[in-house]
Amino acid sequence: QRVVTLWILSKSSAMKRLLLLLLCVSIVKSQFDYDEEPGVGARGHRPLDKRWEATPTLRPAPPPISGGGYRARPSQPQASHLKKLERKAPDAGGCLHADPNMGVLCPTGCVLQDTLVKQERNIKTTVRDLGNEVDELSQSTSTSFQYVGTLKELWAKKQKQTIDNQNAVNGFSSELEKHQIYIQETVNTHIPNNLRVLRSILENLRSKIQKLESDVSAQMDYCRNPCSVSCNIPVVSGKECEEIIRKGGDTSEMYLIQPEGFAKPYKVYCDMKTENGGWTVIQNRQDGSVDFGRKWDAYKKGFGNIAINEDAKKYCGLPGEYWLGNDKISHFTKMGPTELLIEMEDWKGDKVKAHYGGFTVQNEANKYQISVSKYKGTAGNALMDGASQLVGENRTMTIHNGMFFSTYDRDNDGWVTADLSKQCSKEDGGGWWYNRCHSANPNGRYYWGGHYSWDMAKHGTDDGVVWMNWKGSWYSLKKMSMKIRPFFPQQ
Ligand SMILES: [Ca+2]
Repeated sequence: QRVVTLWILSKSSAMKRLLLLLLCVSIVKSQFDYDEEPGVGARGHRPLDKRWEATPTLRPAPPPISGGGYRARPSQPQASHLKKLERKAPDAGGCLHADPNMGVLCPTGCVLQDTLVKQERNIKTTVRDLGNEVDELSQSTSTSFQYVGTLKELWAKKQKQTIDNQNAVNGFSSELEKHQIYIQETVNTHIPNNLRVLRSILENLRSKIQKLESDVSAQMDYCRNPCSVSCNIPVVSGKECEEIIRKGGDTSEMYLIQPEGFAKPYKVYCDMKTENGGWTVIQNRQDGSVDFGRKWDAYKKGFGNIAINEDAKKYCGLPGEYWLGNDKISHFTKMGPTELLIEMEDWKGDKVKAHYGGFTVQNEANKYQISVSKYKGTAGNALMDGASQLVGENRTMTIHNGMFFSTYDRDNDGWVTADLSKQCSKEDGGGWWYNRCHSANPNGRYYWGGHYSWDMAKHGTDDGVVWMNWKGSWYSLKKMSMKIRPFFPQQ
C-alpha cells in the first residue's frame, strides 16, 4: 500500500513538495519532543541551551544537625319532484254529434239536436265571453308571471347573496376556529411548560440567592471580629508542639510556643493526631485564601492565618493557610535533629505523603539553605531525586536538596543565565528552594479544581501547588501541608 501511495505522490510535483514538508515537520517535532517544546510543554525544569550554558553542578546539602533531642515517647343529495300528466279515456256512449262531420245522429236526437243548437249559441256566447275573460285573465296572468319572474329573480339574487354571505361567514368562522385552536393549544401546552421552566429557574435562583445571602451574613459575622477570633489559647505551652504533647496537650489546635533561644513566643498550629502527633505546622495550603506570591521579608517573618475557629468551639481547632517564617523554621531545625512530614491531597480526596527523617534550614546569612534526608513515603522523593518524569540533567536540575531560598525579589535559584529576568520564583509563583526550577512547588499559585494548563498560568509555567512525582506538572493540589518535629527514636 505504501508503494502505491508513493507512486501516486510521485505523479504530482506539488504532492512531492507536500511530502517533503511533512517530513521536515515531523523531524522538527521529534526534536522538540526530545528537548521540550518551549512555552506549551514548560515544566518544572528549564532545559539547558548548550551553546551558551554550562551544565550546572549540584550544590552540596549541608550536613544534618546532630545531638540533643528527645527520647522515645510513650439525572345528501336533493330529489326533483316532476309529476307525470294523466290522460283520461273518452266516454263510451250511444249518442252521436249534431254536426255531420262528427258522426251519425241517434234516432231520438232531433229534439236533442235543436236544444243542443240553441244551447250551442248560448254556449258560443258564453265561450266567447269566457274567451275574453280568459284573454283578460291570461293577460293579467302574464303580468303576474312577469311579476313572479321578477320576484323569482330577486329571490334568486337574494339567495345567492345569502349563500355568498354564508360562505364568507363560514370561511371567516373556520379561520377564527383555526386561530382559536392555535391559541388554545398555545395556552394549554406551551405557556404552562414555559411557566414551569421559568418557575424552576426562579426557584433555583432564589435558593442560590438565599445561600449566597447566608454565606454573606456568615462572613459578615466572622469579619465583625476578625482577629479577636475567640480562640482560647491553651495554658499548656512549650518550646514546640512535641514538648506540649508530652505535657498533656493532646488536641490539635493553636498553641503559643517559645523555642529555646528564640526572642519572642509565637502562635503556631500543632497537629497532635497525625502519626502520633507533636507536629509543628510550618506551611499549610487548603483553600487558596492566602496569597503566597510574597517578598523575601514576608517569607522571613511568616504570613497567613495560623488557625481558625471550629464551629461552636471556643478554641481554634482548624489550621489556617500560612507560612511560619524562615527565621522560625531555621531556628527550630537547629535546636536538634528535625524530621519533616509533607502531606498532600488531590481534588478527589486521595492522599499521599513524603516523610524526611532529616530536615535542616540554614539561617538568613546562608540564604536559608535546605537539607533533607532519609526519605520514605508514597508521594515520591521530589526534594532529593527531582521530577520522576524527567531524565539526566533535566531531572537533576529539579532537585531541591541543598538549594537556597528564593523569592521574586531575591533570586538565589539554580537557574544561572545572562538574562536576569529569568527567575524561578517570578515564574513559578511562590517563595521556595528553587533550583532550575522545581519538581515540587508547595507555595505555588492555588488553582481551584486541580487540572490547569500553561495558558492559564501567568508565565506559561507550571506555577500551581505542584508535586510532580505524584500528579505531574499540570495538576494543582487541593491540600498541602508541611510539619516538623524533633527527631527521636520511635518505640
Ligand atoms: Ca536565577
